[in-house]
Amino acid sequence: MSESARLIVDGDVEHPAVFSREHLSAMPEADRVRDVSRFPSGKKGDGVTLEALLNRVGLLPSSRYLTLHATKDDFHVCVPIDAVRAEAVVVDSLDGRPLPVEKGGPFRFLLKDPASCRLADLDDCANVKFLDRIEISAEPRPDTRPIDDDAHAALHAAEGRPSTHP
Ligand SMILES: Nc1nc2c(c(=O)[nH]1)N[C@H]1C(S)=C(S)[C@@H](COP(=O)(O)O)O[C@H]1N2
Ligand SMILES: [Mo]
Repeated sequence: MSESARLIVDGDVEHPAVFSREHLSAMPEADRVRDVSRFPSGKKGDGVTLEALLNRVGLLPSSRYLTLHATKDDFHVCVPIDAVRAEAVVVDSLDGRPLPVEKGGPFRFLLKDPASCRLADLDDCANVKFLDRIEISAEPRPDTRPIDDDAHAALHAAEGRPSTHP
């Protein structure tokens, strides 16, 4: 499974791309983020900056939104690129191995410091697990995050987490 894991970055970009874990983990050290447990979410692993991925595909003047797609469980989060581009990491490894599915792998989006993003919709809920596609667009795309406490409690129960929000 990990051998075939791919992350697509496409949409309103100059050069749509498909990244393998091997490709991501071999990126220059300046693009790598070591030990994401330093950040407030406390999640573990290593990854690559969102900025590095965006620089490789090349944003267009019309590129304003980024949608994080998890096909596995049909979960989708759409946020303005400017709000997250300096804040986000795609976690791809844990202890030098593929990020396990129990940790949201093979690829997981992670906001380094959701609070500093200063946007109400940038919290732990935006840390998309099983990420397989980052779609860039001019207009917002549908976002499937729970919108109220009941919907949230139901999702968290399905995830096997406590129903209270972190
Ligand atoms: N693919 C996917 N990613 C997801 C979710 C989900 O249901 N599916 N839930 C989100 C929500 S609402 C929260 S609060 C966090 C929970 O992360 P955790 O399971 O690592 O604690 O994951 C987010 N990422
Ligand atoms: Mo959440």
